[in-house]
Amino acid sequence: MHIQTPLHVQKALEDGGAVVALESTVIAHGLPHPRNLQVARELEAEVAANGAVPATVGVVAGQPVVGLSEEEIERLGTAEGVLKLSTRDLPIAIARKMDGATTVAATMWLADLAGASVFATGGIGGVHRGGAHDVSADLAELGRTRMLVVCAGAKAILDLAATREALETAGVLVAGYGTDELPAFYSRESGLAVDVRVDSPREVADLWTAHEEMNLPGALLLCVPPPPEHALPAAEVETAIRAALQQADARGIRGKEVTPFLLTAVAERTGGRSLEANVALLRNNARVAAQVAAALAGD
Ligand code: PSU
Ligand code: MN
Repeated sequence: MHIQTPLHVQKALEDGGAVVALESTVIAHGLPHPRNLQVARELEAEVAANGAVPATVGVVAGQPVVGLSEEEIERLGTAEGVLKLSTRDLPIAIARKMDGATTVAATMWLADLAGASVFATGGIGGVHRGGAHDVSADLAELGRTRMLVVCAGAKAILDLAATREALETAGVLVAGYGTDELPAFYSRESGLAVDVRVDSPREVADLWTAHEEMNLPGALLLCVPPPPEHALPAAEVETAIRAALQQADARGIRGKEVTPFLLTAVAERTGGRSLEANVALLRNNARVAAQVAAALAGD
């Protein structure tokens, strides 16, 4: 299967230029419409303003695309029945010529096939709470696909300590950007340590170059705390998360519906402040990713 890339993205990839891949599940399933479309545009603009070419990833009518057009993004962010695709689901959308938004895992897979190596998202999936053995396939993908993934840690709706351990088991190097602590998505602190602290795009670029030189599989996970003016106190979010978890349980929400349901329920319970934090951290991550990609392209 041929991955479709628009000419300007293809050219940047061939020239060793700065390219930042962006995911589409956050657009199709993670944010409310029509804000989702606005955010998708803002993320691309943020990448471009910081010296890199944005390439939002998704599947349109069975065609995997790295570098969706504005119309294609609008389609994935508006249409009913857009699939939520992890890596294992890609064949379904391709064989059946369906539309699909890509999670962190599937975005890594497609971006890697297209030759991109820097990717920005909000929060990665991980180990869910409650010992229900719901573990995001993002973790397995982070362990096997070589990619520099910029995030704000794992989503706070998860069991962060268990997710931290799972990242270690998967062999994923976890770096803190200007911090020694793993950020907790909506909040800046989790009480969990990162493996290494880095304080500039240059330092990140050096780590990534060493990772590549060692021929290591898997991701370098660069964790960027949410901007202080939008970050929420962990204790406050925790109350909202617990209530949302009970609600999900009562309604029998399962499988891939869990994460979108929880994100929406937490937004409702924080009066939209978690949504603002989510948008702010997405933009912040896109900016840092672009700066790192630019530093790498300059090497
Ligand atoms: N980051 C956000 N919002 C999101 C996601 C990430 O700010 O909605 C998505 C990502 O696509 C991630 C997915 O891969 O949530 C995890 O879903 P699950 O827990 O079902 O694996
Ligand atoms: Mn899951």
